[in-house]
Amino acid sequence: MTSNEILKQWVKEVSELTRPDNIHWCTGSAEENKQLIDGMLETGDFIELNQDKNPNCYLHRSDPSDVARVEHLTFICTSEEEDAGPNNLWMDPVEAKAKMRDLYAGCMQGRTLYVIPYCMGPIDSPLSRCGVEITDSPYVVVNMRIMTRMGSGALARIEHEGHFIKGLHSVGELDPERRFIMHFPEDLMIQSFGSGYGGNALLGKKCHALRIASYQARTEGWLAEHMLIVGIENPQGETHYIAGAFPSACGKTNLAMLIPPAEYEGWKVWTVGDDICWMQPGEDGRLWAVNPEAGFFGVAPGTGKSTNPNALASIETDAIFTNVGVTAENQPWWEGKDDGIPVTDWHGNPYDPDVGPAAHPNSRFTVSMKRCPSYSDKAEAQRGVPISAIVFGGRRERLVPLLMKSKSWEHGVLLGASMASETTAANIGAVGVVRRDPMAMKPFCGYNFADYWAHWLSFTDRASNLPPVFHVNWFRKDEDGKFMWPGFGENMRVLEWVINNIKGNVESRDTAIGGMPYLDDINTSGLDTDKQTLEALLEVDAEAWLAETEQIREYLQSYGERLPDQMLVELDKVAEALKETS
Ligand code: GTP
Ligand code: SPV
Ligand code: MN
Repeated sequence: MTSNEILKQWVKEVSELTRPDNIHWCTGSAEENKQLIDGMLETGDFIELNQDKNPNCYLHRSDPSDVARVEHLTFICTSEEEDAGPNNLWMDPVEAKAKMRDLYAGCMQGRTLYVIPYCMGPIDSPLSRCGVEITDSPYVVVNMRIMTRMGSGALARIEHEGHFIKGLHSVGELDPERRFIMHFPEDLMIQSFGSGYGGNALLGKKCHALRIASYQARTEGWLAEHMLIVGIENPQGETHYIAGAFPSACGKTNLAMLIPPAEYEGWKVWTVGDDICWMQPGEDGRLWAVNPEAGFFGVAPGTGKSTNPNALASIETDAIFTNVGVTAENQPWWEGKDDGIPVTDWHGNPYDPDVGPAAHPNSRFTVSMKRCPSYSDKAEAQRGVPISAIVFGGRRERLVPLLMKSKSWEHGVLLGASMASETTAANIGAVGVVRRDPMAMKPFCGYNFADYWAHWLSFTDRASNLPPVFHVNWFRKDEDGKFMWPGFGENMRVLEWVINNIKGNVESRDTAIGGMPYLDDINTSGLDTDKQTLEALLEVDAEAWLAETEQIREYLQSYGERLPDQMLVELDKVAEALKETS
């Protein structure tokens, strides 16, 4: 129980509404975790994997209709529709609360209600924020224990601070027709029903640390972003921290733990975070960042020895696998895992490649950050890490170059706002369709994007030493549909240029769309990509960019009067310069 009256009262109200058989206050202890796992092994919610080869690893198969986030069922419920903006689905908060009340009525009968106090960010950091998730899913509890600082320590902080974000979650009947993810930013409250999967159910993650936190960040003068945080240490022992926004399943986890190519002797890469970054100006005028999470909920497919060996090493033990296949040795398997042969697919059926992949394309692993060989001890730093550069990047087959640099902070905001990407399996819906995904926040910004860009622009008044902004694209393809850039560890070559540029060691070449690197300044020693391809990766097709600029204009203007003028001023500058060169 707790000494916090608001929490006590809320748990009482929720239990009267949902009528659980039991109430359990989570402490986060190892014994509690073991009991939950044993219980799930009994009900079949967890399947034991090979405990000799993968100690403490378990498989969870979610309902086949419940395998990703559901943007079409995710709502921002502000009193004014305009405040949610065209980027969000909106529902009137009174209507939404009534709808959810009906769904929650009696929904926990025969189940246990778990109260999960959690802290997003290092437990003793002033940048961290607490919440309490109430759920009827033991799977959620064991995932939240990995993904957040969960249990007694968080409860102590809540009792000390006196406030917390309220998140109510029930798996309901897992009926897609009775599934909603509701956010009430004005009440600092989340209500989720009908899904047990990832961002829909682990409410500390997207619901709290992005949608609600972005809303709070705006009023309080900081940023809550869908970004990885990585530290790059050079052979001289100097570390630069880079924050990078890439849409879901577009390479954040990979970049956060990349292993540099063999040529980079003496360089080290440190992982601070792979999905979410909270940043605020420090006294030195720089942006300081913490990762609010404590674990990775990473995409399994494509994780292999050649792509992400650090992730592979992280998940050898103490990991939860959701919707992957299984080998004859009872080890987890997914497409892109170089060794092992699957015998069972993610449904639990005998694997048949003609029927479908062994692992669902959005299958995931959950594991503590501390298991990662490149885990940074600065991930626990109270004040966070100082950010030297911000990198934006979408998944674009054409047009967008490997690397460019913004001309100013304002132009950097435009670069972020203009981001587009081919959709992935991280959301239920069509895959591979290009859509605008500003700052990789389309599914996660808890308020009107027009106000969000104004907030980003306001940082010129808030911080005197803002990081430069870059834009990258690992996903350009040639005529044959093959990736032109090798990506993964080789992305280090781009990050090295970024760091060299920040330090003033290499210049960029001014073009209409931004600063481009000179090819000679990119370290290509040992790189297996021909010069022609590299040149193509850095080309600026003025005519095609003019067409893109017009699409960006149309998109920005769809935000109407609330769009900050500065955005169109920046866009006009680009368009004018393009007209001069084409
Ligand atoms: P969320 O957890 O959904 O927010 O995603 P994420 O951005 O962390 O995604 P992740 O790093 O797991 O990206 C997975 C996908 O990106 C896989 O399909 C990878 O193969 C692909 N990917 C990552 N880095 C690269 C790269 O440098 N080049 C190419 N071609 N693909 C990449
Ligand atoms: C994403 O989709 O961006 C994720 C996975 O990081 S989930 O937590 O399910 O949102
Ligand atoms: Mn994400």
